[in-house]
Amino acid sequence: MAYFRVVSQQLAEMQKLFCRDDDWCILIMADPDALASALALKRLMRTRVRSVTIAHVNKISRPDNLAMIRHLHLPVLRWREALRGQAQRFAMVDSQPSHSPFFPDVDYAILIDHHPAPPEEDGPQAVFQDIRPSYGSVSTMMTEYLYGAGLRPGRLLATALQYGIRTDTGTFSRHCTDTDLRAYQYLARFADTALLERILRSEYLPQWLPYFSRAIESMRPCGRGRYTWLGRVGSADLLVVVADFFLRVLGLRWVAVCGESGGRLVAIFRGGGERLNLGAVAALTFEGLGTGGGHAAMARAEMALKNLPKKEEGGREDAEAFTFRCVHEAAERCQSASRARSGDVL
Ligand SMILES: [Mn+2]
Repeated sequence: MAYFRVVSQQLAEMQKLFCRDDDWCILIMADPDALASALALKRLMRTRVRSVTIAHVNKISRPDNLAMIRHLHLPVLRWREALRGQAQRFAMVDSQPSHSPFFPDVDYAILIDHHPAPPEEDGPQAVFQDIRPSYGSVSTMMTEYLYGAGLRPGRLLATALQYGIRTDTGTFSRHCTDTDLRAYQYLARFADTALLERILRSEYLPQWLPYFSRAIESMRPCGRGRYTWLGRVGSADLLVVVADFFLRVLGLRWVAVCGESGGRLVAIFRGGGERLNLGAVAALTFEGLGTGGGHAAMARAEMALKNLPKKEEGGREDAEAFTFRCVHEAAERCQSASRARSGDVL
């Protein structure tokens, strides 16, 4: 039995499109799977066409994507109209033209994807297309193509493809098949484990570090959990990043990482446990003034700063003191409700 699905027919159809006089542009919405797949397609084309450019239409800001580009020396450009005239042929991997208004309106020669295909009556989106929604990642499909073409992936390409498979399958915890796992194992022969580890651990941008020190300095007990205040942050996502970090600390039952962003007070909850449902805490936090909810172990509450209660002597309450009080009271209410349910005697 062959190691992978036999792709010789598809490969031959695809290779028919390669011509030594053509410059190609591979378009992607950059994420690990798309970046790795584009690199693999470039490898398939390399000796058969004049040039290959990989262009992404989205801004790349996630640290793991930036780490992948840096450590694997991925040659990518941001798409701009000027690139249109520099290529005669266009390809797309891990997306379809309808997925983003930022994809240029060009004739695609190759389309390889694992997202659901549009209805058949809409017609093909490319001269050659291979759309397989059953696959966990396009990186798996590209590994099959490389194998079918008799090309051993180099160290950087193999590492990129492994990272693509890991990311899209949540390290094989969701939507994955035996083929995804087999491709991953096959790539392990060529990949660089230390490099992969380096990329996997690139979770933070250097400009985020001051928020971590603010979080650690401002941390204080809040019932059985901890509360931290980061003040004004550019994006509420930063509160999430910091809150996720504290999940790694043994013995912190739960943490609320709070701050102001875009004119709103935001509280991010992480941790929880059998006795305390953080979704319920978040729902009570800004009760009547904002919104809140989530799961038992991760939740979020927000309210507009303009809803801060007025003080008797005029002006508004201090945002930080108010947020602490709201979180503390909500947690105490949930804690005592759970004690009552479990029959604890106070
Ligand atoms: Mn994908």
